[in-house]
Amino acid sequence: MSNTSFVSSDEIRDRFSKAMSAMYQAEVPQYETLLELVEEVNRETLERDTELAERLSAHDELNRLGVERHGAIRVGTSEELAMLRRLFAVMGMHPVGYYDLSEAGVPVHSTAFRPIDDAALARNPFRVFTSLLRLELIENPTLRERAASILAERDIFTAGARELIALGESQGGLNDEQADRFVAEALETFRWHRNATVDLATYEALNAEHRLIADVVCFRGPHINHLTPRTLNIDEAQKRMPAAGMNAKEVIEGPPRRNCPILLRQTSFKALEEPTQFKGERQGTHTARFGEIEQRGVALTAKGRTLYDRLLTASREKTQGLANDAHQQALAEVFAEFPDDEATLRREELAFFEYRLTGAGQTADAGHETDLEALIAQGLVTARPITYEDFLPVSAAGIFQSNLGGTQNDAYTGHANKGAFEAALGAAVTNELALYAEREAASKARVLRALGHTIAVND
Ligand code: OOG
Ligand code: NI
Repeated sequence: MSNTSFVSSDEIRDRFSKAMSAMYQAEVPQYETLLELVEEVNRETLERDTELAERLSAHDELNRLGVERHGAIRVGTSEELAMLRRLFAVMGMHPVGYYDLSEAGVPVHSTAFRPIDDAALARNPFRVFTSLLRLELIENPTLRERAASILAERDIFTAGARELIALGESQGGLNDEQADRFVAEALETFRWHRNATVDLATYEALNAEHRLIADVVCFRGPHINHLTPRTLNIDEAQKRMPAAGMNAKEVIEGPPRRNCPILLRQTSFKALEEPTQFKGERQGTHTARFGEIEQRGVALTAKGRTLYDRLLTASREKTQGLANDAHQQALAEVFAEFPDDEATLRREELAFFEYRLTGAGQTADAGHETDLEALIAQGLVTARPITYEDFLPVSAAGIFQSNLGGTQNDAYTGHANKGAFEAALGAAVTNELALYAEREAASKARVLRALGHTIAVND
């Protein structure tokens, strides 16, 4: 078979993310309401702010706005995680970043499977935050072994999904018909099953250790637990959630509202109680699935991230227990220290930017000037913020906890183990900061080369 008959991994990801969204809307009708709300807020924001609309369009961000979403799942074993890595690779999604949630009292560690290069991100940036349960952190040996043996019994992948993953790997791609079958088979892994694989007593014992353990262990598969559209105004979306019938999370996670948005802000409607059938004909409920909204800003450098983490920590005491408006107010006061204009973010190397020639730059003679700030001042070069494509562990912990009824177990903290995670995954995770830095450096080199400079910058 020739390569030309393969559909691109971007196309498969696009089909899959749409199929996943349709499935989740059917399973969780409130998610459909959330999508409508976000669509309405985005439309109104773009109508009111034509400058923003033009900028997003020029930056190739408008097209992806409507398909923008991430999801999250939690798996129980290293075999499940390693197979998911292969499944996501078919769709051009690769493990980026390591997140230690034990720090926040949640017994998992995680990565995000996501597209990496610019064209793939622009086409459809669908990502899946994927957590691996850490049974080794459960202290009770009987419970730990019980959980492990329940997990050993299940196969979260269909035979068809396994075959098509192997076929994709051996052929180096999938054709149109195979891609459609792959999407349908892969989707089965993420479907909700209202029949638990255990009896109510087992569920309750695992639930008492940690609600997340019950969620991972007691079902046939790692049901998608939320999907997240991207909004252009999360404050407005948060405000409108109650009127749309949603039980909104108390506060927005992440940085405060700013002129130059940084990183990621998130909120959600809380997980719904769903009827569940346990073995032995017992009825009960399980609370796992919710809907989330995100607003993305510029990616920060290590220096910017250190400042973000310091200010977030400093804000903790001041924001504790406050309702959203007061919380945002207190957060904004602490974050006043974080520069909020693009030029300063760039000059102080707090955030990542992509450099391009302006129209004038394409014809001008820049002489010997190699300083990008000087070239920007001369109107020959522009810099645009690089969107943050990843997650934030403190925010993720806040999302986990708002849906787990605040269960936290300090005994889990201080157990980051990236090595063990990568061993389970069967691959190294890519460092997200290195990806942004490469993108910035490549854009600088391109600009200088186009201006006739032969020396590439390497910072
Ligand atoms: C994942 C929570 C993390 C986010 O957006 O930070 C997450 C989970 O609850 O499984 O999705
Ligand atoms: Ni999320």
